[in-house]
Amino acid sequence: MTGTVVKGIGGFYFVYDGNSVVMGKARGNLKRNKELIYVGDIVDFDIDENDRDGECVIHRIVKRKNYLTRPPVSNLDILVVVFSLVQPAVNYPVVDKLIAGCELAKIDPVICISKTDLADPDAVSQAISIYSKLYPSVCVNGMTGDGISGLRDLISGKNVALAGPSGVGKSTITNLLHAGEPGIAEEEEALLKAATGRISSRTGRGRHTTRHVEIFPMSDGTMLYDTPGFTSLDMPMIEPVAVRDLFPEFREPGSGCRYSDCMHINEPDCAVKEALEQGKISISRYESYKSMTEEVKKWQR
Ligand SMILES: Nc1nc2c(ncn2[C@@H]2O[C@H](COP(=O)(O)OP(=O)(O)OP(=O)(O)O)[C@@H](O)[C@H]2O)c(=O)[nH]1
Ligand SMILES: [Mg+2]
Ligand SMILES: [Zn+2]
Repeated sequence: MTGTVVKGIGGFYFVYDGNSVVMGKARGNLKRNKELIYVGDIVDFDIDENDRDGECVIHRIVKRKNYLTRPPVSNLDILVVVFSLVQPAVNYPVVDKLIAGCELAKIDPVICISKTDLADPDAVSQAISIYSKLYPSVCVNGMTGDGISGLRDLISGKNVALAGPSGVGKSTITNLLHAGEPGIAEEEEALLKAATGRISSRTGRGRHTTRHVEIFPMSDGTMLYDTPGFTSLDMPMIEPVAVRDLFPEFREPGSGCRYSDCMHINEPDCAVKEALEQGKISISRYESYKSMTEEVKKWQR
């Protein structure tokens, strides 16, 4: 049988076959090959009739379309990059790294500015203007639901994950998008209860803090992934020139640089720096680019 891994906790996986959820483990062959199962993986599994817990055994991971390691998810069409301007304050380098990770993995980013009720409206418009010329961008108020239907239109029918710093409202948005859908959470709860004692419970983090990636399947075919937040992100092991190519706004002006291999940092007659001076490229994006190229230089040592 084939299904999608919608959650993984302490060596147990929840597999959704389009109707119901079964709990299972990885077969020895996967463990021996150190093949890690990601939430979002499509897997082949067997139900072991002799297993009194009715658990399944996952024996193959279908080749992934793509994956990210942070958050650890696979087979995405879209990543919604969620950030607020206040509570918590925006960290543009982190936002831009997450977007660059999408470009690298060939996942379409959607930009979502959350908690718009708490921010100065001018600051929101300014933040949106940085991204709206590059990617589909929306504002969402998790308290009123404003902006949710616009977001729903962008992601309908797709495999889509919400990712971003802790506390920006990812789970709140997930709940709003998923409202009115029949849940599989209860089914999972019962399965977990049956396995009590074998799964260590972790404590010490906030009550509503998301600890595990979880997929919420929706009736229109959308697979909605809620993911744990983070405060920082490391760059992958890529060359500085590869970083340059993750910034789509450099492509067009970059063709006018004197050197065809221009990195747009110290070179003379650089059309990208010209575009930056004319305000056609945003300063915060450019600053993120420079710090990301610096960061990947550590891999070359
Ligand atoms: N004022 C305001 N508060 C919000 C909004 N959205 C969410 N919150 C609150 O912000 C807090 C964090 O929201 P969550 O949805 O748990 O944030 P998260 O991104 O899932 O956080 P992690 O799971 O830790 O990554 C909660 O107390 C929410 O009620 C919003 O639009 N406006
Ligand atoms: Mg959460
Ligand atoms: Zn240049």
